[in-house]
Amino acid sequence: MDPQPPEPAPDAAAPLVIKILIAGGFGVGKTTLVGAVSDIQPLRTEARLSDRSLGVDDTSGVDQKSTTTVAMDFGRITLHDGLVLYLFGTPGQERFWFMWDELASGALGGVVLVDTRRLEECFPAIDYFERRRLPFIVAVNGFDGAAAHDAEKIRVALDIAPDIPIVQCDVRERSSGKHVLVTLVEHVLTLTTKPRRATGRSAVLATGRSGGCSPP
Ligand SMILES: Nc1nc2c(ncn2[C@@H]2O[C@H](COP(=O)(O)OP(=O)(O)OP(=O)(O)O)[C@@H](O)[C@H]2O)c(=O)[nH]1
Ligand SMILES: [Mg+2]
Repeated sequence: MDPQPPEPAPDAAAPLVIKILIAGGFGVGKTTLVGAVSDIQPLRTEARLSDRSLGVDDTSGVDQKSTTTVAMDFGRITLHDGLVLYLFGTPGQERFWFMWDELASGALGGVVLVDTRRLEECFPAIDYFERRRLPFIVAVNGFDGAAAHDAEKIRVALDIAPDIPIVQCDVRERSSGKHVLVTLVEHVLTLTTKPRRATGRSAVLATGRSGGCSPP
């Protein structure tokens, strides 16, 4: 047999590229976050919320919203030399959830964005990450008019493990969005350097936080 050519040596200068998901319910600010932090012009797939979607799309709590993501958002950010994040924003509406598995393929972890005025909107995203044992953090997007909540109260309400970081943010601010992403990367690194905890799923999880309604 002919000798095989040697494998090329790994390029020490090549950046480490990580794929992460920006998930959460309808209108929590996923597209805004990806756009605020991306170093490149973000890719968006927005469609107008038309009269035809009345009764299908629940826009209560986000009355000013005129468009919704129908497939994905894409952005890219270099956190520091050698670490590049590819950001994939999920569609928030239930009728587009079939996209989630495609977007999650190869992802190292995710951010679950939360609007405390509509906490239940994020239950399917949390269920999705937990079921696939994908590391995630919770980022509370402080919409105007939303009362600030203690992180531990949010943890109890979401029924998530004590080691999952919960951070406050304003997704319109690049620095705030960056802080969210750095927190996720640190969390993923922590998990990779310690043995995985067995997740004790509570009765809430067993029945589905949102009453059995979750992405595939
Ligand atoms: N006041 C305020 N408005 C915000 C904030 N974050 C997002 N918005 C606005 O809220 C709306 C929803 O933001 P999007 O980024 O489209 O939300 P989304 O999660 O991508 O929505 P879907 O893709 O439809 O699920 C937009 O009009 C944003 O400008 C915030 O922190 N404060
Ligand atoms: Mg969106």
